[in-house]
Amino acid sequence: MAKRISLTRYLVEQQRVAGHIPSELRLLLEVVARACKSISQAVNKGALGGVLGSADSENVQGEMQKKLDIIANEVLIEANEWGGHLAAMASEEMDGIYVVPNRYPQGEYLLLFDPLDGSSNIDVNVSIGTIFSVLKKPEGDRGVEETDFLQPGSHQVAAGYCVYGPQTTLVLTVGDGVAMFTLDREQGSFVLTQENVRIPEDTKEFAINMSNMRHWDEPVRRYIDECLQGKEGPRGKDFNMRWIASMVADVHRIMSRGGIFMYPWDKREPNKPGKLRLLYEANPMGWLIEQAGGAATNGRQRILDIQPGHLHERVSVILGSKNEVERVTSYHSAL
Ligand code: AHM
Ligand code: MG
Repeated sequence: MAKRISLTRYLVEQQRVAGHIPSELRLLLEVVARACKSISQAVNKGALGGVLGSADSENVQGEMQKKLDIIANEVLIEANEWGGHLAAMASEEMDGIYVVPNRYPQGEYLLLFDPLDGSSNIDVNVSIGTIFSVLKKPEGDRGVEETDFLQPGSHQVAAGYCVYGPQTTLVLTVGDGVAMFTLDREQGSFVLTQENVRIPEDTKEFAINMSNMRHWDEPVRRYIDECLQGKEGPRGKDFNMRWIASMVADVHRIMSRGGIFMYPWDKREPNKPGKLRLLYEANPMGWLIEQAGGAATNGRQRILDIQPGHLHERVSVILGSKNEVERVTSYHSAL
């Protein structure tokens, strides 16, 4: 029988052999994985668990919250606050940062997450997920502050997502490539199912919400228009389109077989740089994609080089197969 490598064993070996993971970070990642298991259980119960539907509340960004958005947020906070590995957390679903209460020891890491990405898909039984990013708290004796979270994505020490689909899959990087783990529900553990994930540099598949086409900027319009022309157009090949409307699921498809994902700036709200959030969506996904050989930009610069100005900052996102991302980015600079 093939050797099964659990997430715990994988992390211990990364710590021991490769020296990539300090023990505190290993603990943090195991706790996040455990929280994802709980969220996966709740998602699976669906209507039977009374978890579907709206929570009748809005988050700081004015978006309606679903019951599962709030449940997933609470699961992540409760799982992570007591272990001594974290100083504070930030979430798409909370206005400000959550500082680890005084009754628990404070660690040196900061955890950021979108507890349940793809909220519009919760009630219709389509894949959704959790996205997370880990930073180190800047050195110093003072207490943790919101500005400590405003670090470029290149400072991340770990990032990952867990997709709750036909399978529950955890995808992780600590800066040494990307590994995928599948949840074995009978054993209750994540098992390594793919190491050294690589995204093909070329693709014939794009993901974008086409209903926004009339609002796009010229470079994105040009790129998609060329794809749509297929074999007869300048690209000389036919393209396929997929749009799940859960970033986590669209990115997972790209991790699995390549492709390009875009949620660009558009004219509907010209003052907003984009829809997706820099700190807990674009940065972790951008780093994972780069670690798998892909690229991630906002059309003008590498996502991971952006200096965040505030916690819930939004950004235009173009990520996936390297050559396609570079092409869209070059169309922006050609303007
Ligand atoms: P959420 O974090 O509130 O779920 O919003 C982010 C989601 C992404 O997962 C997805 O790519 C996008 O919003 C879909 O947006 P749209 O409904 O405009 O297509
Ligand atoms: Mg999201």
